Amino acid sequence: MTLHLYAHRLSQPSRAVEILLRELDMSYTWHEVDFANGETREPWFAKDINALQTIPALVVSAESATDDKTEAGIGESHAIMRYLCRVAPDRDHAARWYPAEDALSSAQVNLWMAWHHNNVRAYDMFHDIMNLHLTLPMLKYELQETALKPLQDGLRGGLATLEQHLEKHATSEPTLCGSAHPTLADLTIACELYQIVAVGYRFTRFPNIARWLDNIARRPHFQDVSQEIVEQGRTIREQSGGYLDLDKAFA
Ligand SMILES: N[C@@H](CCC(=O)N[C@@H](CS)C(=O)NCC(=O)O)C(=O)O
Repeated sequence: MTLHLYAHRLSQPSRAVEILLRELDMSYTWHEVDFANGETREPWFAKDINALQTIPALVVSAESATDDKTEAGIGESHAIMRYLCRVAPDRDHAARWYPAEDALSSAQVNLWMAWHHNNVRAYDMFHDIMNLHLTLPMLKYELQETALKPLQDGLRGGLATLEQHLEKHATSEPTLCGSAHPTLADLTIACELYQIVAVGYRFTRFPNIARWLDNIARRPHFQDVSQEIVEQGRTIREQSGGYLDLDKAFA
């Protein structure tokens, strides 16, 4: 089986999938897709890679003609990650990330993954910050009010829920499902929040989130795959002048 990952390192769900591939020690061929310039909407991508026209997408090629399917494409990061945990050669390690055989434990992971889309990803502000960064200085203050503030306000509710939940598992290495090892739920939400930390947000008012995020972001594969977003965040901070007031938004 050969795995082809279509992704970009400035895309949160792409990073979550790539980090998992590395954590599970699965080799893959990397294909960078210029999603910011509309490449996912080009016919070759929509037809042959992912009809949903988003990254990440995983194309799985069977190695031998005796395999059931010769080629299959999977879209949606959560579906890809659960698939990887089902086919990873190291079964014990994969079960730590996603305990597929344990109905109750996997339900907990599913719960937080489902929650992630409506309560964290829905308020993703990294791309708005990129837009703001690229726009005329005179529009920056106005756009911050109309584009960024509503997302910050929306995310605050999700952060409060997470903080309260993590308080219950307040160990030195907290995880969302209370396990000793992080799961797909931790990975997917941490990738989302880490990219706004990269650009300057601080979770001072949410100390359990800050500790949990530090803990998962410290993993070597997380660090390697996140390098580009960290550099992009630093560039924005250095060039933003005084207009971005991010460190106080969640302080
Ligand atoms: N729910 C999807 C979200 C995927 C997504 O929004 N991908 C963005 C990049 S971060 C994308 O491909 N955007 C291209 C477009 O909308 O044209 C997942 O988890 O995979």
